[in-house]
Amino acid sequence: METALAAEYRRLCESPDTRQPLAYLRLRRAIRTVVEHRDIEPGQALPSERDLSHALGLSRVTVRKAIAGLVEEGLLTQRHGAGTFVAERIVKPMSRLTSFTEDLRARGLNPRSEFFERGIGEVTPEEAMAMNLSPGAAVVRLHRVRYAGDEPLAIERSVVPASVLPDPMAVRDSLYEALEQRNARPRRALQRLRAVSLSAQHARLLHVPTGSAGLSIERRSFLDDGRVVEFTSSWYRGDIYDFVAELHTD
Ligand code: 16G
Repeated sequence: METALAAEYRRLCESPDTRQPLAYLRLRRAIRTVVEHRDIEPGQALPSERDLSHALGLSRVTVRKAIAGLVEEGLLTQRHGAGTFVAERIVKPMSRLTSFTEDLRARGLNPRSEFFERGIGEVTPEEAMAMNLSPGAAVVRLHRVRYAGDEPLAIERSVVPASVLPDPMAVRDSLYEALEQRNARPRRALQRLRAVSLSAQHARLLHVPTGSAGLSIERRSFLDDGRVVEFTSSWYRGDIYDFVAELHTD
């Protein structure tokens, strides 16, 4: 039995914090915490459903429900007959509007960025069309390589209206954190994905051979009132990321 997991689960049960009254949500939170703390590493197996239910005094249904949610989120993967593992590739659920920083932290990784550009400029005609801005409007521009520790994972170019975020230096590690501080975290986004072969320049920044598979992603995010808050072009490494969407018939 994974003792760190059992200890974390018990801690949550005993904590006066009653925000998580349901056992399956508590277990989900405990699993997330041990993965974040790397008590169970990517690629390692979780204890079996039977062992977990026995050790924690929970029903198999509860354990299954907790795990199913984390499989859907991409934190865990299940291999038929082999069990449940902490995902090795970074699985990015496409149904939730999360940031790079949040995605990595949720996997116990250390997100950081190297900035090539972090300043104010004038919107280009193409950006003005995409963002519904008037010609000449001021925008914040960010050009970053995004890392997990020392490993480069993605390149991103973001444009944000200066009316929403006047100071580019307010973006330290996370754009979404800076937006959140200004009460301007995006609520909805449109995203387009395209398979690409990484150019020599992008491949060099991402430490992969020229022509490696990549995903070119464009995201336009909106505030509740419909204003566009970001227009970001990203190039993600195809050898590390899985983009996963849940589909319904209706
Ligand atoms: C993600 C988003 C990007 C957003 C960034 C904010 C995709 C494909 N792109 O990388 O649009 O600007 O997160 O991350 O998911 P940050 O808050 O860590 O700067």
